[in-house]
Amino acid sequence: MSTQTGPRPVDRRSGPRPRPHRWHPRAVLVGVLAAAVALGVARLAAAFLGPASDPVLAVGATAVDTAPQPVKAWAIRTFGTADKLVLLTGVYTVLTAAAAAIGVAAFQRRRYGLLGLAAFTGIGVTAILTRPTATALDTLPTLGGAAVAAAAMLLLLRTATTSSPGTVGRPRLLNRRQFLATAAGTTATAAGAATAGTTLAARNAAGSRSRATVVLPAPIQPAARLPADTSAGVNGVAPFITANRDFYRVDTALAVPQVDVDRWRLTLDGAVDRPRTWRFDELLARGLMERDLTLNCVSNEVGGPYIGTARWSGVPLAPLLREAGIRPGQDQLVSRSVDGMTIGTPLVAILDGRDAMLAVAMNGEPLPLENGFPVRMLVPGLYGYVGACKWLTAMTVTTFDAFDTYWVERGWAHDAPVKTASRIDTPKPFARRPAGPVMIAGVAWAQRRGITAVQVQVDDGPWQAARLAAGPSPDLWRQWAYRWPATPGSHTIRVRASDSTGATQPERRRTPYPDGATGWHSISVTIT
Ligand SMILES: Nc1nc2c(c(=O)[nH]1)N[C@H]1C(S)=C(S)[C@@H](COP(=O)(O)O)O[C@H]1N2
Ligand SMILES: [Mo]
Repeated sequence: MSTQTGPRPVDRRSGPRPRPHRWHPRAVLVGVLAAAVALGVARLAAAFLGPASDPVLAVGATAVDTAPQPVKAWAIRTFGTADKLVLLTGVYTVLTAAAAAIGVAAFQRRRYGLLGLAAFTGIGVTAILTRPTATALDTLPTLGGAAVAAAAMLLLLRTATTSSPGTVGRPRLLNRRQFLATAAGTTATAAGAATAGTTLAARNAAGSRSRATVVLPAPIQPAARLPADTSAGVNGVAPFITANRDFYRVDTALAVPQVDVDRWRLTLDGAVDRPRTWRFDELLARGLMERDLTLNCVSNEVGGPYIGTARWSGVPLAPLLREAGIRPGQDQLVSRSVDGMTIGTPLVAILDGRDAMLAVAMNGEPLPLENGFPVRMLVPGLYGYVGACKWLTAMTVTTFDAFDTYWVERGWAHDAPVKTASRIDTPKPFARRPAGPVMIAGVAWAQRRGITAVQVQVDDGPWQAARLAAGPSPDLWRQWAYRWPATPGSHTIRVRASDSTGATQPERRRTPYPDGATGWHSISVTIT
C-alpha cells in the first residue's frame, strides 16, 4: 500500500488485522452495552418465569451462600437490613468491570468477545442451576439474553471499527454518528427490557396480589389480654408490641418469595405413618391460636436490634405432627421454604407443650411478605434460624444425624435455645444529659424461662435492682427501668438479667457464632 521508497519505519502494529487502541472508550462501551442488553432481556424473560431465573439474583444468592461465615457475620453486622442492597451493588460493579474487559477483548478479536460473553453466560447459568429450587427452564432468560447480547455485540463492533484487511496502524474508527446511533439503540433496548421486566415482575408478584385477597378466620384460642403495665413508661424503650413495618428482617432471600395461596401446598413427610398435604384453606380450617411471642435472631450482637414481639395467629403445630404418627427415634423436623431454605428444629421443642405454630397472621394481618407470607413456623424459645422458617412449604420428620440444614452446614449449632439477654434502650450510647435523675431503661428476654430480675451498674458501683414492667408470659421480653441520680462526668452503664432458673447472664463477651452472643450490654454517657 505504501508509496514510500527507501527504508521504512517498522510499525509493530501493522499486520493483516488492525488492532485498535486497547481501552478505547468504544471498546468499553461495546462490552458494557452488550452486558446491559443481556441482563435487560434476561430480566424481562424472568418476569414470566419467576425470580429464580434472574441471573443477577442467582449470582447474588450464590455469593450469599458461599461467603465464608465471618464475612457474612460482618455484612449483617455492618449493613443490617441493607446488606442485600450492598451485595447487589457489589455484583453490578464486578459485572460492569468484567463487561468492559470483554469489550476490550472483542476489539482485539471478535471471537474473544464472544468467548467472554459465553463465559459470562456460563457463570449465570451455573448460578441459576445450583440454586436449590432451580429447573432447566430457569436458564432460558439467561440464554436468551446472551443470544441477543451476542447479536448486539457483533452489530456494535461492525459499526465501531473497520476491519478491512491491509489497513496499516491503528484501525480507523468508523463514522462516529453510525456507532453512536447503534449504541443508543442498544441502550434503549437494554433499558426498555429491564424496565418492562421490573414492572411486569412487580405486577406478576403473586404474593402481594394473593395477600390482598386472603381472609383469615378469627382465632378460636385468642391471646390473653395484655396487662396495662407491660410498658415501663419510659420514652425511648422499644414498644412492647413491635409494629409490622418496624419488625426486623433477617433472611437470605434477595427477592422476597412470592406465593399465591391458591397454588401453595404444605407437605409433611419423612418418618411419619401418615404423610399429608394441606391447602391453605384446609390448614385454616383447623382453627387458629393467637399468641404474643418475642422472636429474635441468633446473629444479634449484644445490644443489637434483631428482636421484636408480635401478636401471631397460627395453627398449633404439635397436634399436626402427632396426627401424622411420628415414628420412634426421630429428633429433627426439617422445614423447607419455597426458596429452598432449610431450617431444622428439635422435635422435642415442638412437642413439649410450648406454643409452636404455623403462623399465618402477624398483629392482626396476614403475614407481611417479608415475614413469610403465607405461612411461617414459630417455636417460642428458639432463635429464628432453628425455629422460624418463613415461606414454609414442606416439613420432613427425620434425625439430626441424617440431615444437616442450611445454617448447620455452615457451622451454626443445631440446637439453639435463646440465651438470657438484656439491652439498654435509653439513654443512647454517648448521650449527654444534665445532672440529676436520669431514667435508664430497656428490654430483657429469656424466652421459655422468663426474666425475674434486671440489674444496672454505673461505673464500679454496686449492682442495683431495676424495676420490672409486667411479664405476662415467659415467652415475651420484659421492659425494665432504673432511676439513676446522675452526677457530672463520663459514666459507663451496664445491665444484666436473671431468668427463672436463677441464672444471671454471663459477663463474658462472645460473638453470635455459633449459638448466640453473650455478655453484658454497656454504654457510655456524659453527664454535664
Ligand atoms: N425461608 C427462610 N426462613 C427464615 C430465614 C431465611 O433466611 N429464609 N431466616 C431465619 C432467621 S435467621 C430469622 S432470625 C428469622 C427472622 O424472621 P423475620 O425476618 O420475620 O424477623 O427468620 C428465619 N426464617
Ligand atoms: Mo436469625
